[in-house]
Amino acid sequence: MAIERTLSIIKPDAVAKNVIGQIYSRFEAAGLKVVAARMAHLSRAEAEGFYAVHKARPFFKDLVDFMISGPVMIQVLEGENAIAKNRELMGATNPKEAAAGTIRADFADSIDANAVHGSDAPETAAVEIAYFFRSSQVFAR
Ligand code: RTP
Ligand code: MG
Repeated sequence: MAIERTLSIIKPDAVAKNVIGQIYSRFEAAGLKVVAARMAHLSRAEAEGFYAVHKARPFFKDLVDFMISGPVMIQVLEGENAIAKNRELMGATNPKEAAAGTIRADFADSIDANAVHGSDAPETAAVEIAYFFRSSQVFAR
């Protein structure tokens, strides 16, 4: 299986709950390495640009309002099958539908405040990583 990189965001709700470390532990236990990381409080323009694919959706304003409601932790994860593996660790978008033991089942409160973001395909992973990190800020490990 290919070594991939994926963009992960610990959203404002999970940062506020002080569970960054618990979420990082899950990445590490699954064999994913943090190869870049920074904390940021996104501007409205940054959040709108990041979620531009959803801009016509009815939930877009709520999504952006939520993403700028507090600081987030942004990281690049690297490992075998990293994109799908991270999505598996995250669980379903709606925490009520997320499998037991997933990050969203354990830490998320609602479909809006759902703890984490993860890229959904190789093409989006590449775009999302470049959105937040220069190549010199991502470290081969
Ligand atoms: P994410 O992009 O944040 O990793 O989440 P995802 O792939 O699981 O879900 P996506 O379809 O990309 O939606 C992005 C975020 O928009 C919010 N959402 N709300 N009310 C709704 O029907 C609805 N659908 C999506 C969620 O917060 C989701 O994480
Ligand atoms: Mg998505």
